[in-house]
Amino acid sequence: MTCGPMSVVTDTPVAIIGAGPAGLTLAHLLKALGIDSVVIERRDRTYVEQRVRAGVLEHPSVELFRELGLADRLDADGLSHRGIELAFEGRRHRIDFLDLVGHSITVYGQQEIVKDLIAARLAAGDPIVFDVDGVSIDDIDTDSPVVSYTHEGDRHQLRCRIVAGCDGFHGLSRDHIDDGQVFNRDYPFAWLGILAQAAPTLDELIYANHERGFALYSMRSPTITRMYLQVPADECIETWSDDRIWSELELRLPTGDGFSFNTGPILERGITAMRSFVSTPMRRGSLAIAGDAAHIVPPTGAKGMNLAIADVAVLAEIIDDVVTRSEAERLDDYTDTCLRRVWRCQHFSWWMTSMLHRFDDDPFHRQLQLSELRLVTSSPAAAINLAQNYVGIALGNSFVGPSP
Ligand code: FAS
Ligand code: PHB
Repeated sequence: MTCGPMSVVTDTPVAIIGAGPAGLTLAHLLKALGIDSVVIERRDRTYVEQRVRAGVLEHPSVELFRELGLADRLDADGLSHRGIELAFEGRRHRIDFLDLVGHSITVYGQQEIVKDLIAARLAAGDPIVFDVDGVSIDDIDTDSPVVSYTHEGDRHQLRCRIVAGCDGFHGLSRDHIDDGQVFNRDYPFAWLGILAQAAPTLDELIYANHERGFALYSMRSPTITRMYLQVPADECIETWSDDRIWSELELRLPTGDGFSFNTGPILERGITAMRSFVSTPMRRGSLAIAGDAAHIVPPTGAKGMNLAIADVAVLAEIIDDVVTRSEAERLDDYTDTCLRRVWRCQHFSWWMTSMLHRFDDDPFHRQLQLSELRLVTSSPAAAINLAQNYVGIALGNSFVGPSP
């Protein structure tokens, strides 16, 4: 560890790298356990709070934020959806989660969650250091790892017991766990997503399988719609004019079955790559990684943000045992406990992606997809399977928790 002349040294039980859903939720969970932490983030607050990403919160995620007392705006502005629709062959089919499994989901933008978590943390006087640079992690194979960073020209060191790498897919933490195994699958397509100033015409999402490719009808509020189109993996957003986007949505969404949607100014647009990725182990020494730093799911199952939250729910309990009760061996449980849910969500996201996207021109493949869709929309058992996975399996449930 090199202490430069201008190094400012801070002792904290936990150094958290990244102020996304994983890092911020972990900070609040630790606070509730009476454990202090410092969160460092390389972007500025405005950027982090306006970044458009996920939009669906599972039931367990909403419950967790309620337990932490962080759900006032979520409960006030979030859109509670009791189900979704699957559309194929021009027809719409509802999957009623509340009837099937007794829970609903909540549509609430990821950036709204991030805003709420940042505001609550800063209001409590707890630290988030934005705009950091030159982050490095040292001594993770000891009980006193160090995270160094530069902020406003000064070099800082966080001397801690645990480093939580919540720095996303492109972060540096995962590279410190170099004796692992990587599982990766890239899909031959991507999602073109838009945010539009257009009032939603439905209070549920529509997932549409169409021979021209997948489409998703989602929303953010009573005035904002969020929609996605499957496009080739190497597609350029510039080739998509507003008119082309609206006419393609019109073709793929089930507008022939009593559904129509409003158009309006497109506020934000982007193309998101589709991949399934898992990096194991999720811990080395006193460094544990969580969320997109450890795994990526295609967004078709709406699991990305929820899996990040589930990881840190496990990690917070383990850190409590390590820091409060000096049970360092608990860190050995982290990876296996998380991976059960990670693979459940990987499977569900891959399954939804496989059932709903156009992979090729193979008519046999298409008939298999249609058969799967007919089963899911007519067999209660198959619908319950989808509903259970979509609304989210309770944190700690034996399906995805420690083996019974
Ligand atoms: P995040 O990436 O959210 O946060 C990591 C944070 O770490 C970032 O703020 C980053 O700036 C910071 N960081 C990185 N390196 C750092 C360093 N060296 N030092 C300090 N800070 C550092 N999921 C869905 O379910 N639906 C969607 O529609 C959807 N859309 C998505 C669109 C995009 C473009 C992306 C990338 C993801 C999308 N996801 C979606 C998945 C998304 O929701 C992620 O799963 C979720 O953001 C994961 O949260 P975190 O693990 O906290 O990582
Ligand atoms: C979204 O609203 O952004 C959204 C919803 C469901 C998904 C993916 C994205 O599966």
